[in-house]
Amino acid sequence: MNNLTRESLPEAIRQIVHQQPITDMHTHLYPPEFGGLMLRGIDELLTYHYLVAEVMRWSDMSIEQFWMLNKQEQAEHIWQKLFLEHSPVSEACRGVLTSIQAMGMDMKSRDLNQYRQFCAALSAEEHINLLLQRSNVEHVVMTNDVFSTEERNVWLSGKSIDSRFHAVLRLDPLLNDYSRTKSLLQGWGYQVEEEWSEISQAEVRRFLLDWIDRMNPLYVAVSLPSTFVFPDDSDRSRLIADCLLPVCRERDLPFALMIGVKNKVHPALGDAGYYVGKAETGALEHLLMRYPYNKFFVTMLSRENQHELTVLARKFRNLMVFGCWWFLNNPVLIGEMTRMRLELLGTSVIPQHSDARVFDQLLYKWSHSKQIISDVLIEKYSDIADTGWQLEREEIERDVADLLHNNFWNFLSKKLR
Ligand code: HDL
Ligand code: ZN
Repeated sequence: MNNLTRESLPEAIRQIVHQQPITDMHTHLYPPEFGGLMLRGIDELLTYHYLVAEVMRWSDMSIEQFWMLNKQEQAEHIWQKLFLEHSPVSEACRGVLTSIQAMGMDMKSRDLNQYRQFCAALSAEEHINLLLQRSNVEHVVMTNDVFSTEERNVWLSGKSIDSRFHAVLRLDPLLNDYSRTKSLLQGWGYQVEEEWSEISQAEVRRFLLDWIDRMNPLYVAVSLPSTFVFPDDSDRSRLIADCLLPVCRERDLPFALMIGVKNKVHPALGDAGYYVGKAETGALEHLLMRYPYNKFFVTMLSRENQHELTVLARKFRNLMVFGCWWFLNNPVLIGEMTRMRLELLGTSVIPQHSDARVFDQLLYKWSHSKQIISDVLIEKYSDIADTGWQLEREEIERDVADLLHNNFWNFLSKKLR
């Protein structure tokens, strides 16, 4: 055993966290086999929807005019307004700078063309390999929307997929817009009827099982509004109770619920137009209590829900809390949430996911989060060292491996019956 002194602790923890490979359990990244869905490079980084929301606060252009620009022009407008005319101190702006720096580029020039040339000189495969290696991300978990024609066609083509990438069956259109999705299912040969009959239920289950067989997903996921209730007299509740939960249980797949979105409060902004709402955790309590043999990954979008969610995980071992999602993925909130989770749950939590859409974002999302996770761990290990508890390097390595990958994989294989 390798004892750590109080003095050597901070440096040792930073090193351990830095060296630990990551399983990124929720991203919107794709390998090159998915063609145009795979995003990389400076223009994609700059037109990330987080920055579209920010640029509109300074821009004298309307959002409609902004969307008329081509990608490069949009990137230039964002660079001009958010980086040159004002200092890029927001987390999303800082992220672009961290990513540029981590690729070893000279920050002094502030010349977008230099960054463009750097990315263009790399093939997609070379670029991805470099980014995965520099960010130390070993496994990338995707978000696979089988209702998107582009994505569906890739799966139907039967292409084999880079083994570092893992599928997730994402079902927002099914659960949040069933009245419209029904006709898609019918068009694909599933005999769902107008009413919620035995036949409709069996056909939705057949649809789910077909896609599970085709994609081999690690889990099934949905993003839900802050008004989510369960059970109630809705298509969504019927689908969850009669199809989703039985299929997930049969195939031993966790169901991931991402709760707290307020649908486009400003639709013209596109992906940047969503807002956040505090949800009731009653629906979750019901699911956890009533379905003890189903496993649930849960993240919530509202800061106000974090304490309840963390306490709920003390009650139910079939709940794994994960990530600091979207508007919570900012240093001040990551610090607060990680501290609270460790204080209430020890290391039985998945502290972060990247939600990256552009490959280069892995560099900043993970380096910023690892820095905060390290700070919190230093504080927590120092506190127990103060009691006279002997800290062993191997034990800290074990804990950090739990946080950054093992808790995810162990939860997938956890047997509840
Ligand atoms: O629903 C989700 O998975 C969200 O993460 C959204 O896609 C959102 O647009 C996002 O990228 N947030 O980080
Ligand atoms: Zn996401």
